[in-house]
Amino acid sequence: MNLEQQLNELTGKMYGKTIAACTEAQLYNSVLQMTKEKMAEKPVIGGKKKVYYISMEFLIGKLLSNNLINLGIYEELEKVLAKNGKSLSVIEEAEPEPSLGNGGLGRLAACFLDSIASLGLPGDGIGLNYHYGLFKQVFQEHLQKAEKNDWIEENSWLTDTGIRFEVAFGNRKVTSVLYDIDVIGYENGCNKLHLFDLESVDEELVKKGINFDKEAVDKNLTLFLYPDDSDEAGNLLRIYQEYFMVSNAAQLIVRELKEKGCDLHHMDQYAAIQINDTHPTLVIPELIRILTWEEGFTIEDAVKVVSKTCAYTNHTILAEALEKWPLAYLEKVVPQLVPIIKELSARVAKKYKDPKVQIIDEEKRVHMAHIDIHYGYSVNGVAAIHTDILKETELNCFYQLYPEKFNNKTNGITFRRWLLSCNRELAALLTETIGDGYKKNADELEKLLAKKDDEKVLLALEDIKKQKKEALAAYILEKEGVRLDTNSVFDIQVKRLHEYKRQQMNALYIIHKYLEIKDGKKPVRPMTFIFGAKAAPAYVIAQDIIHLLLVMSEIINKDPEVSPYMKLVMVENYNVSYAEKLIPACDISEQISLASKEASGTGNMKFMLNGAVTLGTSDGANVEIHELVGDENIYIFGQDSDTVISHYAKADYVSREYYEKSPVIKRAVDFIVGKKALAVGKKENLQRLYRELLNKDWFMTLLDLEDYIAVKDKVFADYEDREKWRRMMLVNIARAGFFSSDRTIAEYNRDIWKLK
Ligand code: 26Q
Repeated sequence: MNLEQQLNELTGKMYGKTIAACTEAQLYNSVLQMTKEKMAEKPVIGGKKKVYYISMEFLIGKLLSNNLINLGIYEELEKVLAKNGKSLSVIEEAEPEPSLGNGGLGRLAACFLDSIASLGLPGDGIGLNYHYGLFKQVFQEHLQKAEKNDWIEENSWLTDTGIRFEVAFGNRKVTSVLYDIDVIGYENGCNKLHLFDLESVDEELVKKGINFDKEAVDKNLTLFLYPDDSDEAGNLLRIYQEYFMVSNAAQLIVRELKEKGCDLHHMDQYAAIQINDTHPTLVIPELIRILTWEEGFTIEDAVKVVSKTCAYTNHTILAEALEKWPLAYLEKVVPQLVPIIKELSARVAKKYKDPKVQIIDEEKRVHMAHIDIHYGYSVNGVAAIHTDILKETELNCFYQLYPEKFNNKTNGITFRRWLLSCNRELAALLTETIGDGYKKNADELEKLLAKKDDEKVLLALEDIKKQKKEALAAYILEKEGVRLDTNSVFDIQVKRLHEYKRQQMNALYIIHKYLEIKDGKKPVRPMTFIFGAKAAPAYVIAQDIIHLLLVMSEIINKDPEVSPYMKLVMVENYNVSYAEKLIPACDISEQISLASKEASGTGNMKFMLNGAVTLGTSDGANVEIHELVGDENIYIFGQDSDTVISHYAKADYVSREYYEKSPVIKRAVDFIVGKKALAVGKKENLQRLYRELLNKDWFMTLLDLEDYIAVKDKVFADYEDREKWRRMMLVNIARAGFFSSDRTIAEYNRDIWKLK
C-alpha cells in the first residue's frame, strides 16, 4: 500500500471520510496515527549499555514535522496531501505543543534525545507528564497573566505502556502510570521518552488561573511544572515531584537491567545515568536505598557502583538557582532517604574538612550539587567559559578534589528541527549549493565558505531571509495585531525573562532610539524590535520588565511620528513553535547577558544557523561563536567575565554612578517613570523597576549600556552595507556546524557514557 492508500484507509476508519473530505483537525489525527504506526515498525536501538537521561523538563515542541522528516516521508506526504487539496503546514498547526519545559535546559534535553537516536545510540529520556505543564502566558493591561496550558488531547504521541510502579512518601503511597513517546532518529531506529504520571491525578483541583491545592499531593503531583527557573522554590511540592520522578526512574532502570540479565554489581557496564542539573539528584540515594534494602548490597558496594553510573551536568552558576533543601523538608517528604543522605554526608565529612564541600551544611541544608559531585563520576559544564568558571571559581574547591571528573560539553541544537524543519527554504538552498551531506555531517556546512563571493548564493540567502520575514510578519499580524515592515531590520530577543539576560538593557536602547526619533533623528531604515519571554509568576522584577516592554510597545506603535521608523512587539506566549517562526526571520540575534551568567545559551546557536548575526557579550557559547566566525562576523560588546566577577568580589559596582555620569543613560532610565510611560503604565511597577535599576541593578545593566548603544548603532549602520551583511550571514551559517547536538552527543558518548 502506498502512503496515500494508507492514509485514506485511516481517515476512512477513523472518520468515515476520504482525505479530501476531512477537516484539518481530523486529518491531523489521522496523520498522527499513521506516523505513530510507522514509528512503531522501526527497530528499537539496542546495545549492551544504555544512557538514561533524567530531566524535570523535556521541551520537545510539536512532533509531527520532525517525526516525518526523521522517517524520511515528509516530502512524500506533503505531495499526497497537496494532491488531495490539503496543506501539510496547515495540518501541522493543529498539533498542540507539549508543555513540558521552561526554557534552555528542557529544550537541550529534547535536542539531545533527537541526536542520541540519530546517532543510533541506545538512550531514553525519563521525566514527568505534566498535564498543564508550564503556564500559558496572556497579556492583560500590559501585565503577564498565567493560565493553565491544557495540551493533552485524546489522540496524542503518548502511549500508555501498562507499566505501573508504587512510590512511597513519608505520609502516603501513590501509584504511577508510565506513558512513552517514541523518539525516532534521523533515518535511524527508535528510543523512548518515558513520562511518568500519577494514577490518582485530578485535573479538577485546578481552580482559577493556575491556582490549586498544594497540599493534595496525591492529586496534584503531575499537574504543573514548577514555573520558576531561577529561584529556589522553597517548596515541598517540588521535592515531591523530584522524588516521584527519580523513584520511578530507579525502578524502571533496575527492571530493565534485570531483564537484560545484568548483575547489579556491574550496573555501570549496562547503564549510564545523566542527571540534568540537580533536579534528579535524589536518584543517587534512591538507587543506593534500593540496592541495600532490596538487593542485599553492602552500603560500600552500593555507593561504589552507583557512583560509577551517575554523571551530573551543571547548567548555572547563579547561586539562587542551586538547589539546597532543608533537611527537615526531606525528612517530611522522603524520610527513607534521610539516613542514606546522612551517611553520604558523614563519609564526606570524614574525608574532607572544608565546610564548602559538605553535603549537609551547618544550617542543616542539603546541597544537591554536592551529592552529585561527590557521588557521580563526571561533572560537566555546558560551554567552555562556563566550565572554566566552574573549575576556577564556583566549584573550585571540588575541582581541587576531583580534577578528573570535570569536563566541558558545549551545548548543541538538533539541525533537524532548527534547520530542516523550521527553514525548509534554507535547507533546500544548502542542498542545492553544497549537496546534502551536511544533513548527517554538520561540519560539511563549511563547504559554503567557498561561495563567500558567489553573488547568486548570497542573493538567494537574502531572498530566503526576506521570505521568512514576510511569513513571520503575516503571523504576527494575525496573532498580535501588529503590522511589521519587512524592509525593516528584525532585531530579536527571545528567551526566558531574567534580569541577568538583560531584556531591560535592550528596552533602554529602544527608549533611547525612540527619544532620538522624537528629537528628529530618524534612522535610515525602520527598525523592528521583537521580544518573547515568559517570567516566573513570583519573580516581581521580571514582571515589571514585561510591563515596561508592553508599555513601550503601546507608546511606540501608536505614535504616528515614531511608528514609521520603529516597531516594538512582545509576542504572547513565546514557545518552541513561535521560536520556529521567529528564528529564521531574524537579522540581529540579541545575546546580551551579563558576562559569566549565561552558562551557554542555545538560542544563540539557532539564530546563527539561520543566518542571523549575533550582537552579544563575551558570555556562554557566544565566546565560541566569536572564535568560529571571527571578529568581522559578530558584534561583541561589554565587560568580560573576569571584570564582572571582580566587581562582585569587590562589591564595587554602583549603578547610580553610571546613571549620573551619562546623560544618555540618565534620560533613558528617567523615561521609565516619566509622564509618557506613567500615562500608559502602572506607577507601582514602573517605579519599582526604576528604583531597582538605580539602587541595586544586581546584574549590572548600566555597566554595559553605553557600549551596547554604540555597538548596536554600528550594527544597524553595517546592515546598510548589504554586500557585507550577506557575507556575514553566509559565514555564520557555514560555521554553525560545530553547534550540532550530534557533535555534543558524540562527545558525551566518547567521554562520559561510552555506549558503543
Ligand atoms: C530549581 C529549584 C526549584 C525550582 C526550579 C528550579 C530550576 C528550574 C529550571 C532551576 C533551573 C532551571 C533551568 C535552568 C536552565 O534552563 N538553564 C539553562 O540551561 C541551558 C542549557 O544548558 C543553557 O544554555 C542556559 O544558559 C541556562 O540558563
